[in-house]
Amino acid sequence: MEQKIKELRKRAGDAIKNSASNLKELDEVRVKFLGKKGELTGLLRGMSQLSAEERPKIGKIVNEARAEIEQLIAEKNSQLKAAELQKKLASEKIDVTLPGRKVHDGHLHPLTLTLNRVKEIFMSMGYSVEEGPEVETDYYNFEALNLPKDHPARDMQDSFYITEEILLRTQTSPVQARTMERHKNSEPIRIIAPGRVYRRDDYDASHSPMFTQVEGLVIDKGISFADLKGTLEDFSKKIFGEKTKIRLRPSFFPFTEPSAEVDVSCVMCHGEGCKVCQGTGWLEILGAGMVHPDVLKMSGYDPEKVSGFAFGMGIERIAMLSYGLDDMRLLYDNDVRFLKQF
Ligand code: 2NM
Repeated sequence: MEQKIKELRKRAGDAIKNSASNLKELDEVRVKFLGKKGELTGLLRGMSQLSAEERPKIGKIVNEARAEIEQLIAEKNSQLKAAELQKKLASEKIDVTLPGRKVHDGHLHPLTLTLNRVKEIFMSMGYSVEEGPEVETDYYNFEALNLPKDHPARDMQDSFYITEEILLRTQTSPVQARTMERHKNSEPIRIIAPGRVYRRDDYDASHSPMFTQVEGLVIDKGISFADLKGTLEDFSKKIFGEKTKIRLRPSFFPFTEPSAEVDVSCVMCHGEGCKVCQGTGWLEILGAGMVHPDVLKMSGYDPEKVSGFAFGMGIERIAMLSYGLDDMRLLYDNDVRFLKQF
């Protein structure tokens, strides 16, 4: 019996020392020798066959063996734990000498840059900026602008209707109509209305069902077509360069009379004729005219006392000409390779 215990002690010692290379294996060794069905427990059970005088002696040796094995396991346990901690620390080490990750500055979108420039130019001429809802009533979007329900000019653009009476605005003119209404009694007005507008349209290199518009409105005593032409010429020179010329062609809008399409000399070839202006030397960028007397009347102004001019332009087109873009979709795709050039 004594011999067996000695031998077991040695095997347990070897197993702890050599074959337990991690905490899990060490626990397996503990169960093998000290567990309920373990070898040492087995030996203790065998003690019932011993004589009365041998029993305490062997009992003592078994207990000593148990204490020693427990001690060895505890030591190995702390060794393994320390090693594992060391390994974890090594694998999670932070190299503080590595260079930091670069933080890239954001910047404004080319469309926003263009819109800001247009706003700046008109603000420098004394205009203030007015905004209004993108979801409009049929009244402000059409009727207040001299487009009654059966007016054929409503067919020029298909609209996004929400109900019979509510739609996404097709131009920012409802902002002008609202402003005129607020300023009743012939107070002078000098505003621009920038914002998104919506028309049922294809989506291709030069069309989008949503685009950005800036419209302008000036009302005062004695405002003439010459004031309109001078203003647009001044604006065109400021946005496209001092050499820019403008040309007005007669046109029709229901809310202005007379009306004109406004061309600027080509920003690429300066009038020589090129691909961008399709050989004409001119680019169409604006619509404009003298505010129709009925529009003034409807919003509370007396056309006998005051007159006004109005104009409208698409900011995408101005941005495309300013930056030499040949596809409007570049402005909406949000491709970082494109955007980071601005
Ligand atoms: C354009 C062209 C011509 C315009 C007219 C008005 C208002 F409200 F005064 F009647 N706002 N904007 C106007 C005139 C807009 O866009 C091509």
